[in-house]
Amino acid sequence: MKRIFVYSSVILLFFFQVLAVYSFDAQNLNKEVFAKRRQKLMDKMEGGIAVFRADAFNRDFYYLTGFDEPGAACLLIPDAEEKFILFVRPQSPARIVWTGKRYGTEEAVKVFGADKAYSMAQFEKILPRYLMGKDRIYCSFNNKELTDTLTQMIRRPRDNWPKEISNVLPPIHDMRMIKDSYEIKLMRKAIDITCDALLETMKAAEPGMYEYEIEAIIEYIFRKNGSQRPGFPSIVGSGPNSTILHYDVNKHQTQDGDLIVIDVGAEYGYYTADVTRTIPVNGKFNKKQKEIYEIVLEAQKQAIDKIAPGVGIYEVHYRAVEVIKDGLYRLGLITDKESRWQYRIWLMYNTNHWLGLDVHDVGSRGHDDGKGRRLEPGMVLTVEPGIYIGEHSLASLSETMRRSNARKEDIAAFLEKVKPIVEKYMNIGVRIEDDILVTEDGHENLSSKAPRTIKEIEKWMKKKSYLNK
Ligand SMILES: [Mn+2]
Repeated sequence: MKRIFVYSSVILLFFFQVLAVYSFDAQNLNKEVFAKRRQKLMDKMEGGIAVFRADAFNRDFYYLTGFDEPGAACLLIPDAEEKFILFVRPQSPARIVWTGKRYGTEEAVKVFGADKAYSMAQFEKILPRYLMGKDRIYCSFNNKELTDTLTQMIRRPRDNWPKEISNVLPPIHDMRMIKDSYEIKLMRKAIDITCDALLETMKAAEPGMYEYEIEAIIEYIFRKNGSQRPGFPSIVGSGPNSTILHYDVNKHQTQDGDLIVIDVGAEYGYYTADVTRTIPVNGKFNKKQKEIYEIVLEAQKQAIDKIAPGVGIYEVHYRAVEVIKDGLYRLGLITDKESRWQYRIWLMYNTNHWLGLDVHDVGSRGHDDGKGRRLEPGMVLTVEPGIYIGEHSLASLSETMRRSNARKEDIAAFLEKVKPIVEKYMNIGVRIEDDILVTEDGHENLSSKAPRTIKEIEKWMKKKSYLNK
C-alpha cells in the first residue's frame, strides 16, 4: 500500500513537473497588463474596429496581445460585447512532433484573454462578419498588404459597411513611448544583464584577443542570465574599428594600446538594452585616449544631468554637443566653436534615441520648436555622445560639406590647421552610452552598474575573469 502510494506520488510529481514546464509562458504572462493597453487604445478609437495581422513576430502586435507566435491576427472592437478576437495557428499533433507545441485557439482564450479565438485559416472568411456595421477601420499602415486588402474591401459599396480607414500606429506608438511598470521591470533586467556582461568583459579583456572572443563573452553572459538574444548585432570595435559607428564584423585581433568600443544590449522579454563602454584592451588608458575620453564622459554626464520631465530631447543632445565642442576646441580638433560643420566631423549623429521593444524605439523626437519632444515620466532614452577620429574622418569632409554652406577656403584653412592634431589622435574612437529612465522628479540611470570613469574601469580591468583562464 505504502509502495503504491510512493509510486503514484512519483507519477503525480512527474505529471506536475511536465505541466509546470509546459505552462511556463502562461504563468509568466501578465494578462492584465495587455488588457489595460488594449482598453487604452480602444478608448482612443472612435468606435469602429482595429484589424491587426502579424505573419511574423511584430512588436506592436505583441505590445497589445502578449501573443508572440507568428501567423496571428487580432481584432479590437470597442463597442462590441466581445472586444478582443484572436486568430492563431491551430494546435496540430502532427506538427508538435516537428516543431513543438503551439498555443492554439483554446489557449488564445485561456492564456491571452481573447473573448473569442479562431484558426488563422478562417481569417479572410470571418473578417467581413466583424466589419459589418462598423463605420471605420483602423489598421497598421506599416502592414502594406493588409492596408491594401482592407482598402480594396471597403471600396465595394455595401450597406452598413466601413467607409474610412485610418492608421492605428500613432496612438500605439504614443503609448509605447511611456513605459508601464511591467515594461520597466523587463528593461531593468535586460540592462542589468548587459552591465554584467560589460563588467565581465572588462575583467577578461587582454591584448591579442579577437573582437569575436569579446563578443562571445558578452553574449555568453547574456544567455547565462536568461536573455533570449542580443537586441541588435553586438558592436566590438578595436583600434581603427573603434571609429566606425556601426562596426559589427568583430573579426580583428586587438593590439596592445587599442581602445575597444563595445556597444551591446541584451534582449529580455522582447525588451532590449543598449549600453556602450569604451575600454583600453591592456587595462590602462594612455594620455591621448584619456584626453578624448574625458571630454565624452563630461558631455554624457552633463547631458544626463539635464534629463527631467518637461525638458526637450534636443536640449539634452545640445548639452552634449556644447561640451564636446569645448573639448574639441581645446585640443585643436576644431578651430571655430561657432561653426556648424566642424564638430560634426567628429560627432556625426544625434546622441539620443528612445529605447524599448525596439532598440531605436518608436516615437518621434519632434521638430516643432527646436527643443524636440518634451520628456515625460516613464520614457526611456539613451544618451550616447562620442568622438571618432579615423582615417576616413577628414576624407569624408567634402561629402559632409555638400550639405552645409561652408566656403571652400574655410575648409582648406581648417584642414591645414587640424591635420597634425588629427594625426596625433588617430584611431581613437570613444562612445559612452547609458539608458536613462525619466522619473517624476528627474531621471534614473538604469545602466549605472557598468563603470564609466577612467579610474573605475581601470580598477575593474585589473581583476581576473573566470572566462579566460
Ligand atoms: Mn544606442
